[in-house]
Amino acid sequence: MPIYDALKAQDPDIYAALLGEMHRQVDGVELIASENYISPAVMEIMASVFNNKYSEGYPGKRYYGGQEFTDKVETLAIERAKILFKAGHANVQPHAGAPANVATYFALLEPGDTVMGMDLSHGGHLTHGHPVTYITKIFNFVRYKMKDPETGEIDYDAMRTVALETKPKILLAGFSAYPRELDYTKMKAIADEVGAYTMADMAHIAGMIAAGVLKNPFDSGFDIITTTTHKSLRGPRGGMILSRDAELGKKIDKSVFPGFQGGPIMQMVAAKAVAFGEAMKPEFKVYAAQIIKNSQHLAAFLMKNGCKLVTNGTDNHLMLVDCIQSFGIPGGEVETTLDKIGITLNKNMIPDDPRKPMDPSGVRLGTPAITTRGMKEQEMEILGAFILQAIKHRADAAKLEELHVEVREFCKKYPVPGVKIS
Ligand code: DSN
Repeated sequence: MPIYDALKAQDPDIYAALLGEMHRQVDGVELIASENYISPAVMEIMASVFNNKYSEGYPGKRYYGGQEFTDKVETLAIERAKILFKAGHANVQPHAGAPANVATYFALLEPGDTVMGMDLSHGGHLTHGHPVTYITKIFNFVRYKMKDPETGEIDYDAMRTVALETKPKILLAGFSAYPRELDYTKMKAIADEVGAYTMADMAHIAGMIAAGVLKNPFDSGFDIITTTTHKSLRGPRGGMILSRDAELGKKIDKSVFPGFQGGPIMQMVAAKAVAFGEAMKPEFKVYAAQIIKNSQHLAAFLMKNGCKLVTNGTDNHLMLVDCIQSFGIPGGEVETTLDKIGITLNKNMIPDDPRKPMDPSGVRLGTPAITTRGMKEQEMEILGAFILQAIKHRADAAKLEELHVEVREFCKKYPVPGVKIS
């Protein structure tokens, strides 16, 4: 674990905040579907001298000297990413998922072109064309939805009809709050019919795709996959764009740099390489499979105990609980109640939510982080019981405090990698 002596001596305020956050992570349960814990090796390289280097350009074609080692780590990150995801080309420089998506739009589209993506309240992401984002001033976004939120099946007929009418240049698969698998082959066929590129934003499920426990959109002939590297993939905070072939990859490279970003954040590129190396190991496959087993077990436990889940279950790492139907209270109240006992999740819209985004009807839960801590099916039942108890006794401060103590005690058995507080 890193030694923070210099920080402690120099900046006690930030050191105190760091210590507080370490305690929060170790003593509490992380159910935010997009969060995870990196390994000590990833953490070490993130806090390294690669931070000090400017490296505009790509390996072998940089604008500044001194690139012997930056070239080495970026090349390794690229080669490992290509193997992990069966990609023809990888750009590992995007600073995060949103810039990866925007750089992809600029690589493939002209202003005014149309992108077809999943509706936000049905699980899509802001960068898939929500009106609050600036990209909607430049590109036109149309939506598809689920046919039936009881099953989660996408309305592929409606998708095709709208695609034929609006002629999107990109058909975008991917989500941040959708618990089912997509039919990439069907989407590819619709895209081919209208001459659209196929793009998958697999930020949430990249770890499971790398491990081969969820479908890889490239197997259905997709053109581009974008992702973050810090969610189920368990790497450093950052983004990546994978292309089916080198020709598309050239457009992506030009768009990321110099089109959209400046110097890469080289300590994060190096950390991506380390995390990809970890994801290539057999134990990562076991981990990714367990994420889904845990998610399905937790979903079944909650449903058995009266909770209403959007799509009535899950195929991946996340689930959405309709809190109005389940408990008669909005998602925000569930979020704040669980915060009080050390369980963290986030309020979330449910399909066609009648409530507002800051006060939605649901919550989203996910299992990548707790699976990293070694929790399995039996722990899902313990966690599910904590959640239900807390909501039942939400007006009883003493009972919530009692549960908080129990959660802290429970957490002691599941260490967070690389974090030990003496
Ligand atoms: N903030 C991420 C999530 O929680 O899904 C997406 O950007």
